[in-house]
Amino acid sequence: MPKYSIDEFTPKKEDRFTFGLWTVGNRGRDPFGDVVRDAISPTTIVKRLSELGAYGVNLHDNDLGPIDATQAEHNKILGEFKKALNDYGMKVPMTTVSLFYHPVFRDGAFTSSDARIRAYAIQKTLHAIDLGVELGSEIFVLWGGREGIEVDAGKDAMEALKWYREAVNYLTSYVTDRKLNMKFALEAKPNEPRGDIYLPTTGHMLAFIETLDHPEIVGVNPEVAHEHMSGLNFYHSIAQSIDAGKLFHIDLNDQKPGRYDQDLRFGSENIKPMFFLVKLLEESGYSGPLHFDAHAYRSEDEEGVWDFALGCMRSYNILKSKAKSFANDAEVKEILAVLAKAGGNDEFSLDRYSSVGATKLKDHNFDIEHLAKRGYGYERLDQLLFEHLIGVRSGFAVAKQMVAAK
Ligand code: GLT
Ligand code: MN
Ligand code: MN
Repeated sequence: MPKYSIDEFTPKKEDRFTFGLWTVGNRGRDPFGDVVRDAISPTTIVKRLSELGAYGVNLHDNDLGPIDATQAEHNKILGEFKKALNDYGMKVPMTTVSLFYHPVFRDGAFTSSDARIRAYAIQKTLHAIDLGVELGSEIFVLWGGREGIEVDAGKDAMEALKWYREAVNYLTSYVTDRKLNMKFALEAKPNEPRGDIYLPTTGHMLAFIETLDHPEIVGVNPEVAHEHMSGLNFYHSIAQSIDAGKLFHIDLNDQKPGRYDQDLRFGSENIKPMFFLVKLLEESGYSGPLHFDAHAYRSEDEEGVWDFALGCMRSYNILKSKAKSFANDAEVKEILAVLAKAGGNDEFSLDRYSSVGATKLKDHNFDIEHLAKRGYGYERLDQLLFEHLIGVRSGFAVAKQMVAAK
């Protein structure tokens, strides 16, 4: 008996939904308690996610097999994985590297105080890039979870940034030198597992990218939970990333305010912020993968993991449909039209400077007392949004009201 009947929210391959092997494969270990679920093999993950309607899976270099696997073991695991991808029509759009799990990275990878560890981190990443190329990935995520400090006394932040830059430059040079079809997406996080992580927000990443040798192949991979941990508006971070032409990938999940990195099911907590996120992704024409970097609650068994995965995808599609019905609501349109009218800048051509225009602007007499008195209608607009999201004002209800009003 299927959990949900097939409906308009049922995920499909063309929705481009992806999950990390580490997300549905999360076994529920936390700093206070051990694993609660058995490991699920990568081939089972590929099969089950494909059946649920996902487009692909993403992975770290060590998600497929142990870090100390022999070449023969590695080849065997990789062969089985590739067969499953082929059998179930699944892609691997993104590959990444674990520079945080092994104890060797306890003081950082690219920013370790030890030059041998910095070199090992780059070596490990070069191999992971090769693996990604082999699997057809075109995006390589760099999440510097250990690139930070607990005490600043031990490391000069200027020096650490220089090492960080050198490492990314090394990797982008490798990709351009070998003519590999791979772009990098840098993922920010303010803290956890380190006390403070360098380049803590997407905004920091965007500024850092402009200082690199090959900025054209480096973008960002913002994660909902990470920006929310910094107390930021994720929708705004995504708008700035798109504006900069740097939204190469996205990590969708959810997060309660002021807590550790929870990686909750997409849409489970912040419905309104996630509505604006989905609306923006859809309306901007973002065409990259929609990746869920989240995991099931520790309370769940394996069945709960698949409920979690389906829930992430359905919630995205539900918000997508809400974005459409909100945009098509006649009352909403009316309020937005009034705002747009006053928002047009035709009179002063503010979009382009000219000397004549500046003189005209300087001489103009603004009636600021009058302007200060106007209301903006946001209360009504936001209430309409709430009613859409809560389901009492669906497209159907709106149509009925319009008929009644005639
Ligand atoms: C890790 C982290 C994520 C990163 C992944 C990529 S791994 O689970 O919490 O935010 O995106 O390395
Ligand atoms: Mn992430
Ligand atoms: Mn996270």
